Amino acid sequence: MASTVGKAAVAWEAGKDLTIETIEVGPPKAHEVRIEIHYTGVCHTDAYTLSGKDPEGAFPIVLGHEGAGIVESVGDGVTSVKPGDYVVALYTPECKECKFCKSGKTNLCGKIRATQGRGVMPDGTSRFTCKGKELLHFMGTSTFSQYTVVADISVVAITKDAPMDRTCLLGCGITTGYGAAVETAKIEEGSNIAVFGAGCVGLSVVQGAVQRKAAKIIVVDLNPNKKEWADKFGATDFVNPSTLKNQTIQEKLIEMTDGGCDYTFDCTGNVGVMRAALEACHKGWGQSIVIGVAAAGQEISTRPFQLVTGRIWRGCAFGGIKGRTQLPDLVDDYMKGKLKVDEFITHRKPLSDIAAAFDDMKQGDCIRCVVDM
Ligand code: NAD
Ligand code: AHE
Ligand code: ZN
Repeated sequence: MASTVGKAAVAWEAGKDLTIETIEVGPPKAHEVRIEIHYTGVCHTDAYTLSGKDPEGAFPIVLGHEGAGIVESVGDGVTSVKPGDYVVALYTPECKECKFCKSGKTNLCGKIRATQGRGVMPDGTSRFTCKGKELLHFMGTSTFSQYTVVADISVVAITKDAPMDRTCLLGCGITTGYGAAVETAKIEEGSNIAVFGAGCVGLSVVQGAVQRKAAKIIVVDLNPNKKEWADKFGATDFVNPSTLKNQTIQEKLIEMTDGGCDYTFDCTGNVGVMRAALEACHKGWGQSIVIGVAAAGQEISTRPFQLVTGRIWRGCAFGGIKGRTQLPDLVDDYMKGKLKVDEFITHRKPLSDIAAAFDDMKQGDCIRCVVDM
């Protein structure tokens, strides 16, 4: 098999806009898959790594991790997908054989995490070249490229009936929030919950909480325009912490829920918010789930008494969802009208305008921008 050539948005250095380049994408080696990416979402984690604040961020790199496309070719030994399959790339792979996958306790797969974090394929090399320079891979997916190569454990085939400009969003934001609610927290009927941050992730938590028949679903956001979004997804209450007088947000939530929430979710990446979310939990059993990604050097703190008195502080990646096992069912739920996806798309851009998609994302009115590759 030969290299192929396509356009990609390349991040040459931290803090600089992506530029559109023609790149060469090498053929897939054993247990690798080359995908023609049709659509990709843009996630805050892409912006975080581009900013230079990600300790694992290295450049030059092809970012992007929320992509859907069609398998173009496969390397030796690939049996799980074939050319022509419609797929979603998985930044949380699932090998089904490592200690993590077999534990039944986590969706984090250990098989390729080390090389993924270094921006290379499992054999330690890159498949991307531009102007004679090697480019790094990102999160094992690099979906900001018309062609990408991923490990066969980092991709899942889904029904061809599902539109790829929607299913791409199941590659991160929606699955992350929804999974955090239904798979990680396993919210029970009648629970009181609070969601800090009403972006794609937070609204997806709300969607999961509605499905689980939570009683109070309180959205907390500094942006007053997010009340409308919270309502649209089925939240029961909205609190803007900046409007509170002589009361912290945790005090307000404890007051609203007769002693504290059963589950809270940080969907902001702000470590002060993470503390408030933990402290808004009910004594004895309340659980706070950290989803937001905080920048390098940031740390969380609280009085240990908060944990001694039974509150639980935990977190999850990709919502705790096992991509190869569970994502096809989420796509089916979307097709049956049981899972909202279209509602998250507020902006669309062609690949040539992807830098503007990063600007859009920073505006309060953008939930998700889908890029047409
Ligand atoms: P977003 O920016 O669209 O939404 C964040 C929301 O938080 C915004 O509405 C903003 O107004 C609100 N906010 C900011 N500061 C606040 C504060 N102090 N109090 C209350 N609200 C505040 O982001 P998103 O795409 O929904 O992603 C949310 C976070 O989740 C990001 O940090 C992202 O990197 C992370 N993330 C994590 C995973 C994972 O697997 N753990 C996956 C996807 C995204
Ligand atoms: N590289 C960062 C960590 C970033 C991070 O936590 N990523 C999440 C997914 S965010 C998707 O938008 C994740 O999957 N974490 C688990 C993992 O294994 O990376 C840092 O701070 O070092
Ligand atoms: Zn993401």
